[in-house]
Amino acid sequence: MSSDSVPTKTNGTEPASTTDSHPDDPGLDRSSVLKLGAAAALGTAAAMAAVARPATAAPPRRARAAVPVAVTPLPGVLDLYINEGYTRMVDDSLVYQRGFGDQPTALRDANPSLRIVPKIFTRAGQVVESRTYPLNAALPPNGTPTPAGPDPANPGQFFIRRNHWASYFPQRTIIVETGSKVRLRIFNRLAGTHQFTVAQGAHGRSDITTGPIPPGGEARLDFDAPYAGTYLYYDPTNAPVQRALGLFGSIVVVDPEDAWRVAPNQMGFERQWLWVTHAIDTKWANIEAAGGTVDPVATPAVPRYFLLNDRSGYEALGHSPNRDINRLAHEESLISGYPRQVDVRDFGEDLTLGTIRGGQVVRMVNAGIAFHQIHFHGNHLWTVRRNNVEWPREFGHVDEDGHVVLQQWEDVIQLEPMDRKDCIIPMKRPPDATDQVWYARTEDWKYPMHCHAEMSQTAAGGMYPGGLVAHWELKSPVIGG
Ligand SMILES: [Cu+2]
Repeated sequence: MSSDSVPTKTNGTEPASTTDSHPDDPGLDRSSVLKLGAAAALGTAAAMAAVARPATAAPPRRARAAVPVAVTPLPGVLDLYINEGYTRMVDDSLVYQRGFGDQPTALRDANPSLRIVPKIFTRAGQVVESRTYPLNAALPPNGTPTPAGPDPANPGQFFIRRNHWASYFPQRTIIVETGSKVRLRIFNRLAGTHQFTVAQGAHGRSDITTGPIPPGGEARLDFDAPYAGTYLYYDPTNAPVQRALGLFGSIVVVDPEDAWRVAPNQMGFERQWLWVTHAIDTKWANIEAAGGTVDPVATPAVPRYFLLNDRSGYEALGHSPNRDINRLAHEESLISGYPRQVDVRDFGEDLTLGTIRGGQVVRMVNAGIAFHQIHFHGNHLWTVRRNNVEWPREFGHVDEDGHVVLQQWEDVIQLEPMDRKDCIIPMKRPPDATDQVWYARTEDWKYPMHCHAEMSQTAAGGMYPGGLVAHWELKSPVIGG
């Protein structure tokens, strides 16, 4: 799916739309689909031809399922289709990618379904499609929570609203309420074997997986909601190749009765942001598109595109000519809020002045293959957890990789492949803003986020700043500022 395709269903109350059939869907019923799957698994071209659309009945070059077929959905079950297609990059080139999509689409589809519109598994046993969560919470305008009112003790600063604002989530997100059951059906529509795995998703922190799904096959996967936290789902086949080709997404597990908190007794937040990084190696993509298998040792990864929530460069920054892309960038990625006087190390301060201070949470996920150093100007971030393990407040240590394991202020957050880090951005008056400058402020202050892994700032081998970039905004107290 190209990044300029905009999810049309943003209403938090709409049911899952997996019943939508593809426009080319010839209307096969589920039993035909199962036959098709079985035939493809056996490589029986004749059986496939029997259900292929006449207009496109050219013999498949590989054992790809030739016809997009959506199955009848089951209540409370999310269907994921492993599809392939071509995705538009920030320099307008098309790159072969794979992904877990909402509906079956064919290789040459102009708008292949390679990532899902966010879905929510509720405690009530439903699958709800929604870009925002909590479902009934107010939507922050353009992604920015507006304040409850001025903070009289701190001119130019505000009280925030606690437990009020919904957060927007990017495509590929699955939100799981604690106490719910995750029910998935995964359809492998490709020529190779694939797998769906949730890294460290089981309560003992082991992986949850379908095991290999043969070409044309399907798998059921049911599991209890993981502990509250941030997870990655991905295809571990020939790691990291299939993940780098796009077979990944995020799972955010939330307690619905304490939905503005990362985990019990952990930090509360005004709203949260999910930042998923990804790097694309076009050489790898070309090898796999031609039916080959990447040997990551013989062909070491040399990523050419670097994405944040599936956008790069001026599109990630919301500065593109396309208003829809810009809106999505603001709602999903470009952290924004009004300044507040806060010490975010007091998780969930709620005793003084009846309220109402706190920062915003940034869940950072690296689904890609490059090491990133997520660097912020303006505010430091307080790093709280890595891979859902709380870092200690005192008596930290240095781990076997040389990293300091201790909650701390950081302006550069190391994010290794498969890493998930939960951090708080205080959204506070920058410490070096003098009174004279602060009180004269009449406009939003915008601060860059750029990855300190320098190659990641480019696209197509040199286009700068075409890669993993963003900014965050400290909104002005002046209306229209
Ligand atoms: Cu910098």
